[in-house]
Amino acid sequence: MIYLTTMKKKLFIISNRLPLTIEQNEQDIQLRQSSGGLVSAISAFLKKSSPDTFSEQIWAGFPDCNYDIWQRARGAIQSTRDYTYLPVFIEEELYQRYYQGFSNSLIWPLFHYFPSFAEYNDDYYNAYIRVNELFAEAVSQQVNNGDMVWIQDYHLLPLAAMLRRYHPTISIGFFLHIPFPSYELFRLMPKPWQHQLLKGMAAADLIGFHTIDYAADFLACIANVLKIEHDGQFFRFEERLVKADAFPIGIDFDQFHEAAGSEEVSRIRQQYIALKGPQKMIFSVDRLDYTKGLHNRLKGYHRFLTQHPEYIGKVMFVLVVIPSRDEIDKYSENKRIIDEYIGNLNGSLGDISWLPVRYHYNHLPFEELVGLYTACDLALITPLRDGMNLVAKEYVASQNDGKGVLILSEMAGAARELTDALLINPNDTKEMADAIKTGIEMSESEQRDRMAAMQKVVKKYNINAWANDFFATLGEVIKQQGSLETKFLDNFSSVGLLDAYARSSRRLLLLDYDGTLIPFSKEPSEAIPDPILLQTLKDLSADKRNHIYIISGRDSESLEKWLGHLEVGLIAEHGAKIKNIGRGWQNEAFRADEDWMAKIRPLMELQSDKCVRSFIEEKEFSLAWHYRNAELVHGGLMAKELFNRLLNATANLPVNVLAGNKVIEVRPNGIDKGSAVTKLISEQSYDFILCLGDDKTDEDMFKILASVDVAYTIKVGQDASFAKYNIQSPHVVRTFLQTIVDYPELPPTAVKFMR
Ligand code: GDG
Repeated sequence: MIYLTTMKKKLFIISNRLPLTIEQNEQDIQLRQSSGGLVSAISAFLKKSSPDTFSEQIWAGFPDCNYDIWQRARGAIQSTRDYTYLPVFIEEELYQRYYQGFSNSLIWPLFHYFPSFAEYNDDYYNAYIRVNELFAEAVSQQVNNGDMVWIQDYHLLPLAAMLRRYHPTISIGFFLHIPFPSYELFRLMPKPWQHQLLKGMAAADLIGFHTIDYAADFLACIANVLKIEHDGQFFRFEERLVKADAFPIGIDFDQFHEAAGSEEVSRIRQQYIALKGPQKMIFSVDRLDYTKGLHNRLKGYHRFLTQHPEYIGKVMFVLVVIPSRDEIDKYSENKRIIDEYIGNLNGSLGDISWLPVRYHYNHLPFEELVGLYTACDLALITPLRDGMNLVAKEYVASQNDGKGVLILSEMAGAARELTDALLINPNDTKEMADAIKTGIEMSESEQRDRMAAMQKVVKKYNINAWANDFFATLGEVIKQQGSLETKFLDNFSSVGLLDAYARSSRRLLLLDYDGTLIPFSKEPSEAIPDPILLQTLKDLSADKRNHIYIISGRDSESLEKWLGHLEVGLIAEHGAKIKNIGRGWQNEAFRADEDWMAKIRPLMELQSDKCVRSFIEEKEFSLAWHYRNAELVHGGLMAKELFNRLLNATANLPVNVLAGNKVIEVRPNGIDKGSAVTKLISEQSYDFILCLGDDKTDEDMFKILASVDVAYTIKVGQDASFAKYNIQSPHVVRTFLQTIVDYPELPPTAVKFMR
């Protein structure tokens, strides 16, 4: 079932082209379903989706014609549709710069690891942005809040952000059908382009890729370019929770499996079987594209024939190439290379009665395709890089007699799932030649075992499972966003907090310092309290019902220097030292044991040497390694490594290792903010407690106070927490504290004091 929340919504599929081609001559207009992986997959899903699921299914895209022709073709279009079309008209010259230019002369080669083919052209980039804006304008006119939008592929990377500008609350899914490259390739683009493309994608709620490797590469770019942290799947972008995940696209298994048994396909199959006679037949079909590895495939086949001349005259290779993008130089050049290679191979090894390669350069009707899938003995699919590769899955699904061999490049996304294929490196012509021999000679029982395993995979995660999984996950993300948002304490009075404060007579205010009262700064010594903050704290402490404690991981010296003159209590080094209100400092921990610091320090020093802009802070009782200013990804990795080393090194020492906000800290056992708070509330009774903090170390306080009725715990920032509420930033904390100061007096209520 497709995930549905409430009432029926419209579903928008947005792809570069509408899934139809309009062909016109002087007399009439003809329509043809466009070919290509994306169209095959989405059309199959929309056909199968129940009419009750969405109130309307709309496919938006470029119609590949102008407005007049579209109007003339309307009748024919309406009679063939499974969905409503929303044509996005784009002027021809602009379209070429966007499509052949930026999309296929920059993104396509770069994302498929052909950096030397990439053209960096400002004019192409501007056209790409302009066309995405045209898409955003066209869709915005029909979309309503709550509708779902599913953006497809690399032509529309910036579109989600543009749509959000018009409709902030629509649900947006984005799916990339091609690989996402590693950061080292992505960063070859000019920086403003990197930013706009990534921000465009990050504006979706769910970003889907074919494999977890592509998702991981995307997240690495998010971290490196946008400096946004992630947890391996989720990250926050402009206050929204966003998920990046793998959804390996499937096919309509039954369609291929059943077609293989149809009369028409059987008839075509018999023709090919008669043609091949006793020969073994190898088959491949791809769009003309340098990523599909046609040249290497021919070389591998050539090598097989040269290494095993006994097969000359006993095999035939049917190579079908579908015309594609032949206006782009690299494609026409690729075609020339392939044509020449086939000519030479047929000329050198073939003769009048036998041709090693039978080459067909044209589209195929569906039945012809399945006829070939089922007549051949072996499918040879060897892309140099491929997002997924549907042909491999279609070949598997079509084998309704359970036989057949698949040789598949490990550079195709499909290789992650079809592990029972003969997997080869497409650059290794020897491995390919060996695999052809193995495949041709494979026993029927091995063929059946491998094919059964692959069919199980393709059948289970079919096109519907893929789309349903994507939609269900999108629904979950939207739900998660909702539950996080409701925790935000935007209207302080709505939770009765201000009233409770005003009516109470003995209050404990526990305030963390860095990241709570004051934003983080590059150097810890720079986080000096400003006059406004000092005044707010003074005003708060002027009310004798308030017992304020600044509770921090900082050393006592800094706290004393900055805040010592105020009528507040100070708790330093997470509770190792306490200065009660109006009293002097006292130690809560045993004196620092020189021994453990001497053991720990070298480990931190080593990490500081390896990680630029990280540094050690040495306090009276503890040692801390800070990496806030280090490069995001590297800093995170170094921190993990140090954390693990410290855990090992301190196993027999009386200390704790703690990972805080961009800091790893080692401090004596039993010292944490939670213990400090336990002590405070056991010494005095309070009828109102407010506790604010941003860091992992503050969670110890939140946990202790979770069961205390009169306590309001507030996490600064958006992360999940034991605190009851969240508040956006130190800036909002200040407004909040000022609101408390200014709140009018209320008569006390008979509230119980807690002890
Ligand atoms: C992109 C990614 C990813 C092609 N010509 C004819 C025809 N086709 C159909 C095939 C198959 C599809 O087109 C080709 O799909 P691929 O996956 O192999 O490749 P791309 O077009 O490059 O697709 C790719 C895909 O998107 C989906 O996400 O897998 O990695 O590059 O379905 O059957 N079908 C017929 N006649 C043709 O002439 N009947």
